[in-house]
Amino acid sequence: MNFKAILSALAASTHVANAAALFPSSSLLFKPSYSSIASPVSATASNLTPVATAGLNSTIYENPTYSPKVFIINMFTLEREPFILSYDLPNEITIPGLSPVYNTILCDSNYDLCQITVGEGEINAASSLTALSLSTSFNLTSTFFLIAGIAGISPLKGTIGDVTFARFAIQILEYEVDARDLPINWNTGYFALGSNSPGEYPVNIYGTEVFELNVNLRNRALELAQEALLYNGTLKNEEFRETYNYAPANRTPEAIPCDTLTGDTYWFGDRLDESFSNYTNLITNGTGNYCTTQQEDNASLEALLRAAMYGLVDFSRIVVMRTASDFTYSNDYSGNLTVEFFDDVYQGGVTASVVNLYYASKPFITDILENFESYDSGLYNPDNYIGDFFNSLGDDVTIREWGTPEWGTA
Ligand SMILES: *C1O[C@H](CO)[C@@H](O)[C@H](O)[C@H]1NC(C)=O
Ligand SMILES: *[C@@H]1O[C@H](CO)[C@@H](O)[C@H](O)[C@H]1NC(C)=O
Ligand SMILES: *[C@@H]1O[C@H](CO)[C@@H](O)[C@H](O)[C@H]1NC(C)=O
Ligand SMILES: *[C@@H]1O[C@H](CO)[C@@H](O)[C@H](O)[C@H]1NC(C)=O
Ligand SMILES: *[C@@H]1O[C@H](CO)[C@@H](O)[C@H](O)[C@H]1NC(C)=O
Ligand SMILES: *[C@@H]1O[C@H](CO)[C@@H](O)[C@H](O)[C@H]1NC(C)=O
Ligand SMILES: *[C@@H]1O[C@H](CO)[C@@H](O)[C@H](O)[C@H]1NC(C)=O
Repeated sequence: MNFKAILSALAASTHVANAAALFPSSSLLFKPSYSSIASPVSATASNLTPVATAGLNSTIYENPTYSPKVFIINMFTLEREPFILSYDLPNEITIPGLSPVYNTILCDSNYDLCQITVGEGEINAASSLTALSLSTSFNLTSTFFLIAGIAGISPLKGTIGDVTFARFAIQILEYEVDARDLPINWNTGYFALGSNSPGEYPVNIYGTEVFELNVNLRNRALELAQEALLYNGTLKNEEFRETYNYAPANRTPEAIPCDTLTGDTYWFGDRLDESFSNYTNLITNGTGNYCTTQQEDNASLEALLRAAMYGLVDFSRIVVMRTASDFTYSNDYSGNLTVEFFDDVYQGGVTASVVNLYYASKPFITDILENFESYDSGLYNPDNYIGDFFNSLGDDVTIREWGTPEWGTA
């Protein structure tokens, strides 16, 4: 089922507002042709040679072909369709290392706005973004990245259709003991690496446990999204929300600030929700506010962080936006019915989440494109620490002074 078919079905339904009307240019969904195709673009000997190799932040390739102002990062078909549908992206670029399923990058006519689909799960996300950030075809030093995907949301923190913007991306990187073998008095089978029980701080650190992003830029994206009209979803969405007798689960969609969890396991259930919420508090020393769960963001951020260590991308120019397609658990439905609800694109929140991906990000994308000089000159530079657990970006990678992290042991 593609996005266009979903919209047509919704438009035909008496239960919903005319969702297709939200996308007047829907004929653009499947583009008949591309105006230019650059294949492993002009990989000449000269532009494969780093300009300098002396320092960590000096590895820039000569003569990169494209310098986009905004890069939209989606994970799979449903997430990218509203963007491909709504923006004119006639240029198709192939570089080595992209997903075999999504092997092209799309750009607008002057290559200011580009879109990549990285593939689902941590391995795909990290691999594709490593390929992009090391590509000799792109100069990404000034590019703003918008990770735009759907996610599960805790009913304690939001509702389906919500648009969330993260300060932290947390990786679920823990031991797991089968629930049937739980030690006495344990409320969860998950506990931190190297620790002896849930609630203990991890002993072994991989470095990808937490990524902190630029709060000032996040807040700009959030404030613009809060002015956007959001799609409330179907009548079934409303009925499902009403099965929760508390807010925020039973309210209409909003744009909110809160943090996101990454894990390859697509999990459901209130105990896991509480367990991972506890883990978020633990690993961020109480600073993080878990709300959504997805399968890529820490991996994407790790790839971009490694590129940022060599000056290839600016880690302060990344926004993680996740819109809620489903609840992590339901009070009325047992686990497998929650899954069934999620998998049904008409009754579930997938459509509301993908429609709102586009709606909520449009003002932000437009703002960057129209006011790029302000953005580029540091209007939204961070005041908070940004980076990973190891402080890999150090203080000298850019001219900015960052705060010290409120979490970690570095
Ligand atoms: C993943 O993202 C979370 C939340 O932003 C962050 O706390 C965690 O450190 C990240 N992990 C990695 C490996 O980047
Ligand atoms: C990184 O770039 C900054 C600003 O241009 C410069 O001051 C610093 O020396 C560079 N660091 C390295 C390791 O080359
Ligand atoms: C990359 O883009 C930046 C910002 O526009 C520019 O200053 C720099 O010279 C470019 N680097 C190369 C190698 O073209
Ligand atoms: C969604 O519902 C809210 C609250 O009833 C309303 O203010 C808003 O206009 C609705 N949005 C749309 C797109 O219909
Ligand atoms: C979460 O932490 C609270 C407070 O420490 C604890 O009471 C609760 O059992 C934990 N929940 C899970 C599922 O581990
Ligand atoms: C969900 O679980 C119930 C009760 O065990 C079972 O009757 C039902 O067939 C299951 N549904 C699915 C889709 O597996
Ligand atoms: C975070 O908590 C850990 C474990 O209690 C502690 O070792 C570390 O110093 C704390 N970090 C900060 C920045 O307070």
